[in-house]
Amino acid sequence: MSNTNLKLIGGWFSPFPLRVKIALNIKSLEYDNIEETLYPKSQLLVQSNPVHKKIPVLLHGDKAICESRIILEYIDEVWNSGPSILPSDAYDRAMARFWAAYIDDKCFLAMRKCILVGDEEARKPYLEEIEDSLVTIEGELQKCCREGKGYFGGEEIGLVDITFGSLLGLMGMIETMNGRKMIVEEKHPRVVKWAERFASDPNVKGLIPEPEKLISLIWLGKELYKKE
Ligand SMILES: N[C@@H](CCC(=O)N[C@@H](CS)C(=O)NCC(=O)O)C(=O)O
Repeated sequence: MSNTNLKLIGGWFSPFPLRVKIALNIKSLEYDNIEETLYPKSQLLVQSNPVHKKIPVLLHGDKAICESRIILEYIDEVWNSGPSILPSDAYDRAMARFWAAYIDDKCFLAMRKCILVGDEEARKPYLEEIEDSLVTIEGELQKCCREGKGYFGGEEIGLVDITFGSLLGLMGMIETMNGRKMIVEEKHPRVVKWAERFASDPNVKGLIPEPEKLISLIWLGKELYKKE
């Protein structure tokens, strides 16, 4: 038990609570981690996130904050004396939000479909969508590097890094399922270097789940998203 009034309802297998853990680490905030299995959903989750009933939820005292990217912004605003997660400049902040939304709307959705569909043939169009988004992300990262930044957000991990980096476990899972790498030096040299750097950052190290462990939970994803 930590002595802070922060609790995270999460699950080791999901990229979304992982984002919150990284943000809490960046701000050096202690919290109690409550592991949710989602099958069945706990009373606490259902009460704390009655609209979506999804993880993560950050409990700050008696307040519940839902949706990973909104939680990241909340953490950044409330504990604003620590390292920043969003840029201070309004335009840069808008751009960070744009890329974070792109990563979730394009890359993550294609990844989720790819994982949940049955066979290799059915995965093909989604693998192509993932590849397209990786090329776009590589282009953006090259631009950041030309501006002298090591991460999307600058010299330190920021919103876009956390949003994209939280997907590395799922990417590893897709690579294992398909027997080939998705993020490759020839096509995405900057993303390769960025991913190594991100995964070994002290605020991230050890948090990205192993592909084999994730593969053992595909049934859960299929249960949760069978109606979609
Ligand atoms: N947009 C949400 C997505 C959260 C999400 O999809 N969480 C999944 C776990 S990977 C979940 O709780 N699913 C339960 C359900 O769909 O019923 C966020 O960014 O927090």
